[in-house]
Amino acid sequence: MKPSIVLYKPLSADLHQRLEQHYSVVEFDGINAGNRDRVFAALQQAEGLLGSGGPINKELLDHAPRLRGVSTASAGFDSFDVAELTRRGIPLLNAPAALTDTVADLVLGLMLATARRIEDLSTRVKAGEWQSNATADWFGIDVHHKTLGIVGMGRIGMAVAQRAHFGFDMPILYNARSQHKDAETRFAARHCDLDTLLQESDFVCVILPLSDQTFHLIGKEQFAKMKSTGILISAGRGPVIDEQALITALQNGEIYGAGLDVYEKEPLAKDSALLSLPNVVTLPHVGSATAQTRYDMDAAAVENLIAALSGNIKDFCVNPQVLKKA
Ligand code: 8YV
Repeated sequence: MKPSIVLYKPLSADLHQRLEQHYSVVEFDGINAGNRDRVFAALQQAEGLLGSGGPINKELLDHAPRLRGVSTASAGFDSFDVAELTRRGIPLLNAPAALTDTVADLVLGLMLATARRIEDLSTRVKAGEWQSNATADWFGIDVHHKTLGIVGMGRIGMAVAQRAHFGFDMPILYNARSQHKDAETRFAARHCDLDTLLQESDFVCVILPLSDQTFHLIGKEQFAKMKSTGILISAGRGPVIDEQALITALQNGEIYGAGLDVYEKEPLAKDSALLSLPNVVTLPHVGSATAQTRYDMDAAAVENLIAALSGNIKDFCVNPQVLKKA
């Protein structure tokens, strides 16, 4: 008999088939109040769990006594109780490699859209406001040759640095827990503390995962340190930015604008002040949302689950401590 797994995200037919070669698949469209009890019942037999994000918490894990591997089709794992998974010796695997370039492309898009007011001006043209040559009130600010500060020099940070360095000739500062020799050699990036980065950068690009250490890392004090012509880009996890402090900084002209893909609460509330600020570009958490990349993320998650359940994990284990124990 094939081992049972619970799948809680839709997959393309070929990937579904790949799973079915190995497992008996019990499928759900997400986990929600409506199907919770049925998911919990299916988990009683499940050896594997595959979906995108969580919450995968203690309550759910209590219903999954046979679980041996969890795989998420996402880079982020902030909605998983990693400590609880680790305590139970269950490996969690994520899929960060598949989305790096796609997210980095969008970060550059947000920089351009905010600095050159692409959405704002396009909306004005569509509203029939274009009567004569653009005058100063429609001017934006340059991207090329401006200083880019990257907070969090992981895979995506590196891909953003590459684009900014080679494509836009931007000097690059970065703040990360440790020095990144590769970024320094390839993109002439300079490691600095967060205050220096905030003070010297024209673009402050925050691409950090969410953790107790990164929650509200960028707030009132940090916005006060940024240039009044500075632009904040946020494309990692929303709660890394104190959103109320961001709104205040934008309303008071403490910074020039913000290009956002992620928010403290998603979907963004319809009455959020961010929606009425002209110098804010608001995308609906679509950093990785191209058909190809979402497929690649799913494919990586499928292979990761197969690797986990066959005791063959090579990479992408979020809690590798459990492997040493085995
Ligand atoms: C998507 C992301 O939100 O991978 C992540 O951590 O934030 C995004 O790529 C997610 O994968 C939704 O399917």
